[in-house]
Amino acid sequence: MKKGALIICSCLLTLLFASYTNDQYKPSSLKDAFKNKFYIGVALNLRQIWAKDTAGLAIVKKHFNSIVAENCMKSMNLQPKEGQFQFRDADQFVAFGEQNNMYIIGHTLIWHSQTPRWFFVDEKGNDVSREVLIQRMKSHITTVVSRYKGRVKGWDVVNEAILDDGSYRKSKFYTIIGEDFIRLAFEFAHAADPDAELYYNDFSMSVEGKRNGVVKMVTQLKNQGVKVTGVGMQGHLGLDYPTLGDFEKSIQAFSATGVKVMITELDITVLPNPGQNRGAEVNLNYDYKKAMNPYADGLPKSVEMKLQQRYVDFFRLFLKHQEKISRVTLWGVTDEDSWRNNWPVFGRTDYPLLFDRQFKAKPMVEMIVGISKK
Ligand code: 9MR
Repeated sequence: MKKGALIICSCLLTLLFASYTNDQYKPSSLKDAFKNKFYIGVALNLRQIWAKDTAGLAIVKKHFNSIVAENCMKSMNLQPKEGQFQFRDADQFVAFGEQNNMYIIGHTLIWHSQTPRWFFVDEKGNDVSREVLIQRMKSHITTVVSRYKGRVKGWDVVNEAILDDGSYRKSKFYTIIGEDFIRLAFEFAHAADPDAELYYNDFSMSVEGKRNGVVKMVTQLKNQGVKVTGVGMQGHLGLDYPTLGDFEKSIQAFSATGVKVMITELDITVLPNPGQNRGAEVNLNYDYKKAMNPYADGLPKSVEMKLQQRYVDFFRLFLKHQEKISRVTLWGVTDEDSWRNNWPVFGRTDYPLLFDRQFKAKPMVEMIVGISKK
């Protein structure tokens, strides 16, 4: 009798506890909140990769389940001289990802920028032939992708090859090889690791011309039987551009080509833009003027509220399209880490990310976690 009462009592308690935890359950981190929806990723810099930034790393481990190398896998860093590969940083990055069960992304195999000069020229400094450049591309991609075969799960194979009007960027890859360089890059990557996901990645993806250009290119590649797994929308956004509607149209258009969509380099600048360009052309630069750096001593509440609303609106949009989106990656951990402080004007104070300079989650993190349940 006593034993029976005890069993009933413990059953009741378990039931009570289960219903309490169900109602009260609140995911405590971004990665928990979006589990079963999409990966939540972050770009790591060298201080994080080499465990110097311990406070930043605590955030990475708590909130993120995917990582991408902000710089150390660019060709300039991996193969500064022909045939002389430097894998120290990239090896450490991949090891960190594995130790922490992260979905590891490689960025980026073929990009017009940050490619060492030797890549395109012969010993006299003249442009190499089409055949030589294809061979160099093949050797670079094959060496890098093979090294991390089965470990790096997805590669930004080609980065930023289409302009806002939908035409091809007249990069060295394009002018020497022709538009075929894109197909070749994907084929070389696929041959080196048939299981790896392969992406095309670009900024300003909600601009109509670029949207159409990328859709056309991806469709052509797919028709040629080339494996393209996904399209990465970099997501370097501002407070007033792009519109949610334009961004949504691009998510839908890319998804309709039959690929996964990823938000790959998310940040939202609060600073004034000195020029017309709203993308992320790394070579663009303007002189520093005090008026262009209005929040050096702190962010006014009104602007913070705008930023918060903007992040929440975008995460609502990502949730709405969660079936199409496989990953949302922030381009840096804290505001201090962000490239936005130095582009397109060097030395400003921006607030584009989810964690502040004191390594504290901004209130919007809690809000984003909150909407994930709806
Ligand atoms: O954030 C990166 C910055 O630290 C580098 O100096 C810069 C040049 O390599 O690249 C930045 O990252 C870019 C990314 O690789 C591609 N899309 C645009 C990003 C911002 O410029």
